[in-house]
Amino acid sequence: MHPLAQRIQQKEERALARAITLVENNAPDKLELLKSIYPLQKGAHWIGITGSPGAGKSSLVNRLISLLRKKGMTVGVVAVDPTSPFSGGAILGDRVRMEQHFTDSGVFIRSMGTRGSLGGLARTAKETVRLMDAYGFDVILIETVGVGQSELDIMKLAHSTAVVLNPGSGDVIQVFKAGIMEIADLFVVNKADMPGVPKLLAEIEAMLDLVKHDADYRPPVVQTISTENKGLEELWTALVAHREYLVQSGEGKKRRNQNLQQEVIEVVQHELYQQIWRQEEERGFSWLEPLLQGKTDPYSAAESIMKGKAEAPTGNEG
Ligand SMILES: Nc1nc2c(ncn2[C@@H]2O[C@H](COP(=O)(O)OP(=O)(O)OP(=O)(O)O)[C@@H](O)[C@H]2O)c(=O)[nH]1
Ligand SMILES: [Mg+2]
Repeated sequence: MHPLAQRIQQKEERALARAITLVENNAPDKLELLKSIYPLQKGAHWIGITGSPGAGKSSLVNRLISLLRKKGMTVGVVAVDPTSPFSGGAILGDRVRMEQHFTDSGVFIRSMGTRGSLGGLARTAKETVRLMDAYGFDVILIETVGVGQSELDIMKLAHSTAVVLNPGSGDVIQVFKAGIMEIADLFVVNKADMPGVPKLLAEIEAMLDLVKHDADYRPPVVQTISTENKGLEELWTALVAHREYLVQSGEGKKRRNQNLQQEVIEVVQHELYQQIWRQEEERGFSWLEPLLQGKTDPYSAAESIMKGKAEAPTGNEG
């Protein structure tokens, strides 16, 4: 067993922090750590909170943490911002917004941006969630900014994904276009103290009629005012109900199968990618010069690399 895994099992918070850094930095012993960690996972509820910049995700996460702590649960938070160059808990907004929880040992908050995510942000986020699950948090919240295509992968890793919308924002069209509908398990109308709530609710329902009219699950819509701590209990109830639905309907199992299948292929893809880079670096990119001189084409060059790779273990590479 990886020494950090052992320390995580003993609930050493510093070991968890170090393990996340190790994963972010793509350290050589990363796979060893993840292998040790996998069977230690305890089955936390992984909840995604997503939406446009400024929709109130961090405020909601902050309130949700307080609510869950009152219920006696522990909470891990991964705040992913694909637009931020920062990582390691340095995202200022989150620091400010969740400050009160930073000293609570039942809460662990980690922010990550594009820096230090060599394996891809979605993958690093997922591995971080697995580490937190192994540590033993009851609930893991994953905050992702944006409702664009690139964030979809991050959102897919949650069991339950809440999409946060604001009245008067025109978000619904965005959600519809970006394919967020498929991964939305519930909608949160936050800033419900602002004008335009009935219009937004009507737009969401119209969209659901269109997209989910024959689905066996229709995502519920919850209204919140996170600044006034309103609607949080309803949000939690809806999240718990969704998890129950996942279990009862078999949908959870179906998703799990799909996700695991994809995860394994992604790990292989990443490892091979790195292996090939290293190999070609060592070989000095021998195909580049012929390619520049027009003596070969990129496809033949790629083919020769793939063949070379396959032959490498027998020792007859050129
Ligand atoms: N009026 C009102 N303002 C809110 C509400 N919830 C959040 N806000 C405000 O909206 C702003 C953005 O809130 P955040 O929680 O930082 O939003 P976010 O979605 O995490 O933002 P990013 O992480 O930057 O994308 C802050 O100024 C909040 O005080 C609400 O329910 N009503
Ligand atoms: Mg935020």
